[in-house]
Amino acid sequence: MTAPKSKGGAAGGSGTAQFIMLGGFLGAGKTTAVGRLAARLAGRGLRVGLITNDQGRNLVDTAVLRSQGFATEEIPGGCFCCRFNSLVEAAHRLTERKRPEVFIAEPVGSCTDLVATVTYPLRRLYGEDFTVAPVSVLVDPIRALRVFGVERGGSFSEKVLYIYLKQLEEADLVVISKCDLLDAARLESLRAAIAARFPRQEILAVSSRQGIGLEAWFAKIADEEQTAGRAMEVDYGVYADGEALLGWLNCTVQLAALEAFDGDNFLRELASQVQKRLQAGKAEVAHLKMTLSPESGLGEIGVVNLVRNDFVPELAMALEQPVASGRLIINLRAEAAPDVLGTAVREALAAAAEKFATLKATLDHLEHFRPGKPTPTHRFDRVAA
Ligand SMILES: Nc1nc2c(ncn2[C@@H]2O[C@H](COP(=O)(O)OP(=O)(O)OP(=O)(O)O)[C@@H](O)[C@H]2O)c(=O)[nH]1
Ligand SMILES: [Mg+2]
Repeated sequence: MTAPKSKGGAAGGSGTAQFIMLGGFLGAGKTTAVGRLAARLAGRGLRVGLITNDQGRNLVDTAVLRSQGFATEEIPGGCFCCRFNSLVEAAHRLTERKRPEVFIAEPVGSCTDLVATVTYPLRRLYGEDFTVAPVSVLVDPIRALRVFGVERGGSFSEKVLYIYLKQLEEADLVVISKCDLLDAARLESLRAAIAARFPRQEILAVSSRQGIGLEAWFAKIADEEQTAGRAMEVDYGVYADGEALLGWLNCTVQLAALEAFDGDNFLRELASQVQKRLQAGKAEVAHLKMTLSPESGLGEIGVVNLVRNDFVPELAMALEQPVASGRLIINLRAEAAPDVLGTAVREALAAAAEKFATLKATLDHLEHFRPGKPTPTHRFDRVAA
C-alpha cells in the first residue's frame, strides 16, 4: 500500500486531502474497519481525521474510535446526505486541529444514495479540497447470505432490504467483511450470489479482526479514485419507508456501585437482557452496541455488540480492571417500534443491574424515534470524469 496522493488540508485548508467513505448496512463492521484503516495510515506517518454520523446523539462509534486515539468529529442528528454542510464543517474543524491528509467517514448504516448526495457534491463543490476514494460498501456475511437467499434465517422487511441492496448497487467495492466467520465454500456461495446480482462491482473479502485481505483493500482505496459514472436511481418513497421501519434508540446511563464490579460481565448481561426482550417481541436487531467508560482509568473502554437476534453478544473491547462507576452509552437499531426498544432497554437495565449487588443504574438521557424522510442537501446524478 502506498501513501494516498494527498497534500494536506481540506475545506478551507491548503491542498487536497483524501476523502474515504466506508459504508454498508447496520452492523456490517464499518467502525472496526475504520479503526484498522486509520491505524494503518497513521502507522505510515499520515495525519488522519475520522468523521462519524448518526440520526441521534451520543454515539458509540465516536467513543470507540476516540478510545483508539484518533481525532474524531461526529455529526449527530441526521445523515451525511441531509447534513452535507455539517460534514464539510466537521472536516474543517478537524483541519484546524490536525490538518488531516486523509479523512475517513462512516455514514449511518441505514443510508443509501451516498454517491449522488455526498461524494459527487464533494467533487463538484469542493474538488479543490478533496480527492474521493472508491466507495466501499461492507456486508456482514451471515446477514448477506440471508438477504441473497443463499441461507435461511432472520431478516428484514422488503423495504429495509431495498436500502440494503441499493447500498451495494452504488458501491465501487463490495467488501464482504468478517470473512473469518465463513468457510471457503460459504464464502464462495456468497461471492457468487453478489456477483450474479451486481456484476459491475468488484468484490473483496476481508476480516478486520484477523487482518485478512486488508492490505489489498486498503491499497485500492489509497491508490485509486472513485469512478465517475452516472449515479443510480433511487425511489425516495421506498427509501423513506424502509428507514422508518427501523426503530432507533440512543441513551446514556450513569453506573455507580459501592463495590467495584466486572464491567465486561455487566455489558454482556445487559446485552443478553435486551436481546431476550427483542427476541420475545420478534424485533429483528440490526445492531445493539454499547460502551462502558469507567470514571477512573486511562481512557480504556468496554464495548459489546450484537448484530443478529440469533447470535451472541460479543465483547469487542474488554476492560482489564473492575469498575466502581462509569458512563454507559447504548445505541440500538432494530426493526421495531421505538417504544418497544425503549421498554426493552429500561427493563433490561433494571434486570441487569439487579444481578450486580450494589450497582445503581441511572438513566440520564434517552431518545428513541424512527428516522425521518431523507432530504439531501444536494443531489448530483453525475460528475465529470
Ligand atoms: N468475526 C468478526 N467480527 C467482526 C469483524 N469486524 C467487525 N466485527 C464485529 O462486528 C460487530 C459490528 O462491528 P462494527 O464495526 O461496530 O459495525 P458497524 O458497521 O460500524 O455498525 P453500525 O455503525 O452500527 O452500522 C462487532 O461485534 C465487531 O466486533 C471481523 O472481521 N470478524
Ligand atoms: Mg459503526
